[in-house]
Amino acid sequence: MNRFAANPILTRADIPDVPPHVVDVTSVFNPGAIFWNGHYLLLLRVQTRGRETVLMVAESDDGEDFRVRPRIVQIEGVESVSETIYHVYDPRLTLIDGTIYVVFAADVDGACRLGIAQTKDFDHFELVSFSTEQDTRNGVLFPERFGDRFLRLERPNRVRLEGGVTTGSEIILAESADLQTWKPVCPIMSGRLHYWDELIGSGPPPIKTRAGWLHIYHGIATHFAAANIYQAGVVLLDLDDPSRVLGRSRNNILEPRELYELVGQVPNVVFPSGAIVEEYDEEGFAGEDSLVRIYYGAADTVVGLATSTVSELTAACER
Ligand code: BMA
Repeated sequence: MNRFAANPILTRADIPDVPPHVVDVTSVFNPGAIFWNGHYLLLLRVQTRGRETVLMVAESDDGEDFRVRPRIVQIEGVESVSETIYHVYDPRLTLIDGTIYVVFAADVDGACRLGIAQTKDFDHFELVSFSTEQDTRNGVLFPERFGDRFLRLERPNRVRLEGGVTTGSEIILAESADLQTWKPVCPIMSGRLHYWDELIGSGPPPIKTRAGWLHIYHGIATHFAAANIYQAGVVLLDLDDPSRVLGRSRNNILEPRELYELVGQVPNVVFPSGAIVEEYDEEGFAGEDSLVRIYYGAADTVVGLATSTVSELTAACER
């Protein structure tokens, strides 16, 4: 991936105050991204100095220069959830049949849940579902139905890191007929102990290409004494049966190197969460030479942009 020269594209200085609580915020990171109605849109994870998390919208005409709307996103219906939600974070955006779906993580007592919200105008968001059965994170929806099923990738939390954070080393496929009730189908990939991606989780939603579903994910190397190193990699899944991995990058494709990735609230983190493909063909496949913009959180403090092309990402997936 090539970093945008003017990175980071968003910092705390770009977040307008929304009194009384969202004032002089601490950080902005891990955005969902989508190209919609001629605009590049980001759904930002903004953290206040109370260490509370809110979601805010940023928009741009060129994918590089973003203005942040001075409003906090409210998800209508979230108050009906039976569990106490402490944080709503790391939203991933997928457009299906004219509706934008937001899959978000929500911290509740002792666990993390996946919720889905929907919007048709990026102004009003309403809750579609909230899965209270599993402790899971990093949920991403495929941008189309498979027969009568919706599919999503998710990452069950099973590993407890020093410091109490729960994480995981397996990405699984889950299915649903109605986006409400989700059923695990099977694991699709695991972390590789001793290498760059010992723990893993999905990044942005999968990209449909002629070669398969391109899926950017994050991997964490835990075997360095001082810090967990969050990097990005890519995997290629079979078009018809996305539980089949066709290829996977041996090396990471983006790792913390710049100061804003190495230093911050959580050091040594690049966390890809949004992807926008520049060109699709008439049949809905990403163009082979198309530019891919990846939006990522850096050090849990700022937002970075890095680019590649569909063919470069595909080539990185060793068969
Ligand atoms: C993960 C998630 C991300 C975060 C990352 C690095 O477990 O909580 O939201 O960016 O850790 O702290």
